[in-house]
Amino acid sequence: MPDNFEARIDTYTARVDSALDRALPAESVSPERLHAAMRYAVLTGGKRVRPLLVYATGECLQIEPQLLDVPAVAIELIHAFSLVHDDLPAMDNDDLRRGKPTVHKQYDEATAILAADALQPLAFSVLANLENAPPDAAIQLVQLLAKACGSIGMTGGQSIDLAAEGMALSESQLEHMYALKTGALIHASIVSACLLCENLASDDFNALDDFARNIGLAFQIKDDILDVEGDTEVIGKPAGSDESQNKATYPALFGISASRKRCDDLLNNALSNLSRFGSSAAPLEWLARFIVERGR
Ligand code: GRG
Repeated sequence: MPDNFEARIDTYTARVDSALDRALPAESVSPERLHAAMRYAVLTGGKRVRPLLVYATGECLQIEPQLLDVPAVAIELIHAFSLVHDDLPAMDNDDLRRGKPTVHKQYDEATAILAADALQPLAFSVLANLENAPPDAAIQLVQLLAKACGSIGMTGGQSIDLAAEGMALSESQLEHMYALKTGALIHASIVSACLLCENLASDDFNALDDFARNIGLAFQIKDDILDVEGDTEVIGKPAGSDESQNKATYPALFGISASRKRCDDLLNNALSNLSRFGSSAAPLEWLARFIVERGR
């Protein structure tokens, strides 16, 4: 294996793609159209940042990749589910995702809703089938993911986001919404690997927990910056859609240079947690920098 994480990314993305392929029902299985839409939602592109965070945390804690496939797949299924819902006419009403038509454009709205509905229980089923893991790890992963995508996680954040359109939120209100909408699933990616590590010292857990919270917030602020500055071709979704929808975002409320500074501060806060792990945290450092510096 090459000894730097960047060189292993293709191996890890191929690994999670093939595990996702195996977890998803084949298109030939009835109901064929639903299964085709589920596969389209999951397997058509995506950076796989959340699975990469799972594997990178696993490298930091010396956990076997076979064990990490389970949370990596489950978290990516939940992420894909949330993107399908996020794009629906009742939510952000987007036609383009990952450079391709959104699921409701490629199929139809009812099929998109059902495909997302079916991806969520599939994620929990994958977690429930965890084998060769520490005692109670499966149930802890189910609880972690349930909280991260529920009403005090991603769904709650989306609800606050929709209600906040056109409103002047304070920085702490905005960051609370971001921590739920986007941060919760990023945080769960890192914590899921911690749950698979037997005898993890509480100080080490707290450091990774703080790393995860900082990088989760930075991820959404960077997403906002790319929506303002990015190119539709590169970001794979229409640039400028936040502004046209009057979304409460960091750049809209505080300006682009404050957004860049906040991202850099969050990156530095995140990285300050990694020194205790020495060189085994290099993959997490690489991913944190990628999250904040992509598109620069
Ligand atoms: C009921 C769990 C549930 C969800 C419905 C729609 C919704 C509630 C939540 C949406 C949450 C959401 C879409 C947040 C935005 C997060 C974000 C920045 C997504 C883009 O992630 P990338 O850049 O996408 O990792 P790729 O395409 O690379 O996978």
